Amino acid sequence: MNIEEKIINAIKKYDTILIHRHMRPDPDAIGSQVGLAEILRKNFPEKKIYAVGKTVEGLSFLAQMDEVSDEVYKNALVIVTDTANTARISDERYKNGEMLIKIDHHPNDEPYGDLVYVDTGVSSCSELIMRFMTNQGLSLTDNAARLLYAGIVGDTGRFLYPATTAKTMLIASKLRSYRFDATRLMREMEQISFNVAKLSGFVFENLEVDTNGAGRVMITKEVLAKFGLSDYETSHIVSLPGQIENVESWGIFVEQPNGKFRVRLRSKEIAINEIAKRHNGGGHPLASGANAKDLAECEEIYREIQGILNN
Ligand SMILES: [Mn+2]
Repeated sequence: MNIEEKIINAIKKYDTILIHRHMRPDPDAIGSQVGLAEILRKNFPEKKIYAVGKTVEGLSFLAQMDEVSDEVYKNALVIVTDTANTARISDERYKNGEMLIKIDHHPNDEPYGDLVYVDTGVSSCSELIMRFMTNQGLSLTDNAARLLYAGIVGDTGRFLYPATTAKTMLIASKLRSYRFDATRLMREMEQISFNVAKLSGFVFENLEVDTNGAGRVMITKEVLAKFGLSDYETSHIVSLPGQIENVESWGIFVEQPNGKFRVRLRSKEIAINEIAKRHNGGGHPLASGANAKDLAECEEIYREIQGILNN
C-alpha cells in the first residue's frame, strides 16, 4: 500500500477529522488546510470535518477557521498540512487525536505523526493535496479549487519561483476550470494597504547590498510603529529586494515586541536554509525563516549570507 492509500484508509476509518496548519499562515497553509477540509466534506458528507487554528488578519477573504471544543479530538484523526515541524503547528491540541498525519512539501526535518507524506518536489502543499485527491478519485468543489489555486499562486510567487513545474501549470489549469472569480482572488492576494506601500518605500531606501549581492533590511519596532503596521503585514515586502538586479540573497530582520528579531531569508539561486537552521528556524532552500535573539545575532546571520555568496 502506498502512502496515499494509507491516508485515504485512515480518512475512511475516522468519523471526525481535524485539519491543522502552521502558525502565521500564508495562502498555501490556509489553501491546503481548508481546501482539503472542503474536499473531505464533499466526498464524505457523513463525517465531521474541521479546519482548526488561529485566524490571522489579512487572509480572511480565503476562509474562516472552525471553533472546536476539546472533546472533539477524542477518537479523531488529525491531519496537519504545510507544516515542517511540530513547534510551528497552530493550536497545540493537534496532539490530542487518536492518529496524526503529516502532509507537507518542506524538507522533512521532523517526520512527526503516524503517517508522513512529504514531497519536496511540488510547488506547494496545495499542489500535493490536489495530486492526492485526483489519485484517490475524490471530487472537488468550486471553493476548494479557489483555495488550492490561491495556495499554488502564493507559494510560487505567481508561478515565478523554480518550484513551478509543468505539472504545477497543469494542476493550476485544472483548478481554473472550476467556477470562482480568479481575478478577484488575485487582486485580494496582491492588494496592499497604503501603509504597506510606504513600508515598501522604506525597504528600497534602506536596503544594504554588498558587492556579491548579499542584502539586508532592518525593520525596528519604531519603524513598524511609524507606519502603523503589525509583523504580519511585513510579509508583503519580503520579496521586494529580489526585484533588484544586483541582489542575490537577502534577509529581512523584523524586530518583535519582545526585542528579538524574526528573520526572513530569501535567495534567487544559492540555498540559504542551512543558515536558517543554525538560527532557530528552517524552511525551503530559497525561502526560509530564522530567529535572532538580538542585534548581534542579526549581524551574524548577515555575515553568513555574505559568506555563502563570497565562495
Ligand atoms: Mn507551502
